[in-house]
Amino acid sequence: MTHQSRQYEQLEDNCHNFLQETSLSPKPVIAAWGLVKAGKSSLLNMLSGHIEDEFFKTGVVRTTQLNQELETEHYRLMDTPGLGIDQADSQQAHSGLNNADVVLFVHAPPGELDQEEMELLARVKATYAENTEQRLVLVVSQLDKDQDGAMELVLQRILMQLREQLDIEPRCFLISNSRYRKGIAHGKQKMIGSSGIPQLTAHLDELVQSIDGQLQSVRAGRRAARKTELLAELERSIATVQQQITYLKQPYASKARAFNRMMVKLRQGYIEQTKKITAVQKELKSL
Ligand SMILES: Nc1nc2c(ncn2[C@@H]2O[C@H](COP(=O)(O)OP(=O)(O)OP(=O)(O)O)[C@@H](O)[C@H]2O)c(=O)[nH]1
Ligand SMILES: [Mg+2]
Repeated sequence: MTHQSRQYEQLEDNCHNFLQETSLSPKPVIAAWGLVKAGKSSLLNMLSGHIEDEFFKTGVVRTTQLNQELETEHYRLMDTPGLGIDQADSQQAHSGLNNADVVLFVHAPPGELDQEEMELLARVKATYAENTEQRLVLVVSQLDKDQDGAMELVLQRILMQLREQLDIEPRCFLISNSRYRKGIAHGKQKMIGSSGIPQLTAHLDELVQSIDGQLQSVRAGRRAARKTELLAELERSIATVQQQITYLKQPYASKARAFNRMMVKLRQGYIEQTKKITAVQKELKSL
């Protein structure tokens, strides 16, 4: 399959998905989004109290391949596949973004956001427009691997990247899923507190309360924007296909014209030849 036909297929899928996204949850949808192995599923397990009996599957190899949802008291959590490796997985994750009211963008150190993550965050910004700073929550995981406060520096650099390259200042949280799990298992309040999970939970509770009233209007606005975007994409694709058809027809059209010219010439030649033969025939007969 060519790159272009893959693009058309993708656009067709996007349109079908858009038409099917009608029954959205009445509760705010919080989706975990980010690169493969960022710790998305682990985080959602912690946020939903699935400390030992994981609801969202986790693992050292690429684990989540389909969007998966779990409803809690105040919201609906959505796990999405890690982006950047498999195209079908990424497609799922993108449809997750389209249905999310809040995005938890999960980043795993070492290092700050890479180019691919910046592009994904630009996509989040395109989706949420003026609501981006409210709807996007950045989570840096694996705080337990911190050495000498290096993670705090990473966080500061990430905030600077977001300010300078995307002009946004979302809320950011440093968290550790494993520290939270250990803290719960051993009843250690200090450990729980320093995992960042209770702070993130409190922020999410507050956030979903504050957006409750605007849920439907923001969703409708986003849907209208996506519809316009899809229609423009469809128009562009149709124009490209039409251009290609004209281009492909070109050599056949000129070949057909050349063939016609040749036939006219042949016919003329034949008529003249026939005239000459008839004249010779006449001359012979008259002898
Ligand atoms: N040390 C440490 N390891 C973590 C933390 N969070 C997750 N992990 C580990 O990182 C690995 C990946 O975690 P997942 O939660 O499956 O990551 P994911 O982003 O859902 O991965 P995909 O679905 O495959 O994209 C697992 O082995 C987790 O145990 C954390 O805070 N600290
Ligand atoms: Mg996962």
